[in-house]
Amino acid sequence: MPDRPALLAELRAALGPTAVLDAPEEMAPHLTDWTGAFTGHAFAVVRPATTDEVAAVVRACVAAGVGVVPQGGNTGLAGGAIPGPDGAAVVVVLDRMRRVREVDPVADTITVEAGVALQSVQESAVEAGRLFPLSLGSEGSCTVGGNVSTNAGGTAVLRYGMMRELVLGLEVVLPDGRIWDGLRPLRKDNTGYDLKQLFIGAEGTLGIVTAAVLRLFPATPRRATALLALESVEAATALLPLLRGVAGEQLTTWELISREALGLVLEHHPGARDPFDAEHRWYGLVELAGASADVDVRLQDALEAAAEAGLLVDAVVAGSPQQRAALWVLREGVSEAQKIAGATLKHDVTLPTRALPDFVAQVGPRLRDALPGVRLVTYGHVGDGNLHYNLSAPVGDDAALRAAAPTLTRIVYDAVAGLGGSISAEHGVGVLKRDAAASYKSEVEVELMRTVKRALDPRGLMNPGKVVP
Ligand code: FAD
Ligand code: 2HG
Ligand code: ZN
Repeated sequence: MPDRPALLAELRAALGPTAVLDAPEEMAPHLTDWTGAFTGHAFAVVRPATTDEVAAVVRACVAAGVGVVPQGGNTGLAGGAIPGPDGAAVVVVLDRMRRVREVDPVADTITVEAGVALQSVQESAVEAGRLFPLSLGSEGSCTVGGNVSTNAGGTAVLRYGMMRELVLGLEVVLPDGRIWDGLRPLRKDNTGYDLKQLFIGAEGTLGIVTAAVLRLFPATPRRATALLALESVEAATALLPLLRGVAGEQLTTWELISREALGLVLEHHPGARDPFDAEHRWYGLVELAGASADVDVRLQDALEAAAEAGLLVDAVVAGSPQQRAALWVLREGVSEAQKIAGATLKHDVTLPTRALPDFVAQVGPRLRDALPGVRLVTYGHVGDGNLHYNLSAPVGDDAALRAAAPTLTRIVYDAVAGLGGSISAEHGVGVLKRDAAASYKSEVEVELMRTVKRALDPRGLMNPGKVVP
């Protein structure tokens, strides 16, 4: 067993006494995840303020043979930022590393520390007259380090791509405590392996991201937003090429919401209102963004084309920023509403977009057979082929969902695999999907991942037990 008092003393000497938390009530917020499904134990929770301090923490932990669990805003949905049950790890929270180091208008980049909240990056970009396009419901509290490490997606991926496409350079503390300075703002760099890509989406298993150079884009102050009532998922997928054809690069968001999902928001989100007079089976949230009022014209053109093609049942166009925000609540409010509505089983799946209707048609009846009364809370980033195919317990019967969870998840994942999809689109693997992800990959793929992990972290101390089985 590691010598706990000695390690705590070393950490306090390196970071100062107030940056090392070991009282249960101080550590508690860092030991349970946003969903409440994962709770762990830790030696200590530490809050380094600089890259050198992060490196000192890692060196001390490695010397003591203690695991290191990086944590940003703790909004992750796969249990990746929570330590295991054995208490043999130190949680490293990056929340004191909040400096915007540089905005470079020529390179069109922003360099930020890992603990900066996503919303602060967006605001800094706006101050510089630019846009940082990553957009998530959790943007007020999630951090750049978490976004990089989960390769976060969100509601503007259709136009700008995931975090992987928005990062130009990284600074990382490696599992042996060395610092890799890859903070280059270069668009082109063909000097061998693209190392930064290894750390993006690694969920803290290969090192601790301490800073990143991110790409900026032209500002898009004009937004045209509409909620469409749709007959089917087929209509949503058929509308994608149509919207793209009419709106071109202005098409930023194309999201799907089932009636079940919308109903939960209407029930649990104070102030949420159904903008239609009648109920519809499916809804699509479309947003165009640009620099001029042209976006409104293009949205109208797109809606007319959709109606002519027989793909639209009804539509509501936001006429003001307040109306726009009210439509967005109906989409962004689903996670919170579902959390209130009872036990939840999340499936963050991705499929070839044209297979989404088949998937939904196949899987729903199988799940209802397996658990009568299960609520299918289907929504997500249909423009990216990414569904949050979430389930809620039959009303008042959380135990039934928990008991049936392995069967239900197997039904969903088998169908995803059969249709050529992936069981994690954007939330990552963490512990939640660690074993399942490996079981749907080829042996070669799993072994390659193990090889990378062993090469960088031979002692397996960097976020132990996550991602790689
Ligand atoms: P954490 O939860 O703290 O950590 C996530 C993972 O990254 C863990 O494995 C952790 O160990 C690792 N990590 C964190 N910081 C570092 C670091 N500096 N270095 C190395 N590893 C690190 N996700 C999406 O992709 N799209 C969405 O649309 C979306 N919407 C959401 C809406 C809500 C309401 C909520 C609660 C979550 C949502 N998420 C979404 C999930 C989550 O917000 C993202 O995964 C986010 O990127 C996590 O950032 P974080 O700072 O909270 O990371
Ligand atoms: C979203 O798109 C997020 O709203 C959260 O990825 C999904 O809570 C979820 O399952
Ligand atoms: Zn999502």
